[in-house]
Amino acid sequence: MKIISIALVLVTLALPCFADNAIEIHQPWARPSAPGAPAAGFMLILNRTGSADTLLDVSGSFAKRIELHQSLSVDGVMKMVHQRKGVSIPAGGELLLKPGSYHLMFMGLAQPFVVGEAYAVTLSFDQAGVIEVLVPVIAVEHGTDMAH
Ligand SMILES: [Cu+2]
Repeated sequence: MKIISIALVLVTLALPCFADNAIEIHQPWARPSAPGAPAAGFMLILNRTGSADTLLDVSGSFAKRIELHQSLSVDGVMKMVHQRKGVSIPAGGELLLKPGSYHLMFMGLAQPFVVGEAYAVTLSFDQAGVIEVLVPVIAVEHGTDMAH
């Protein structure tokens, strides 16, 4: 499992994600997770096309459910809001998924996320269709661990 994961990471790194007039996914990553807990994933999505697009749905065989969340501070309390209608990305714009903001929530994991592994995630866009991205699990220091 681990060897296969590393091989997939290398293949992904060897393929530049540049393409004109397309949706580009950059620097996908996820945090390690505790047993039974959900994991959070992050990435930068660039819309290099001339029209707005919407990230509608996210799926992966390793999780029962993957939701697109936005962390918001409501009266000083961090809350996660499920983006049920997806999140739109303006023409020529970007959507940054990062801690404390938009993120993918991986729920019902088959097994906890461990550093060094990588998981194939399928992103479904309204215009661009389906884009597969490999999300590596990366160690994060203490102190940056905001309420995803
Ligand atoms: Cu969340």
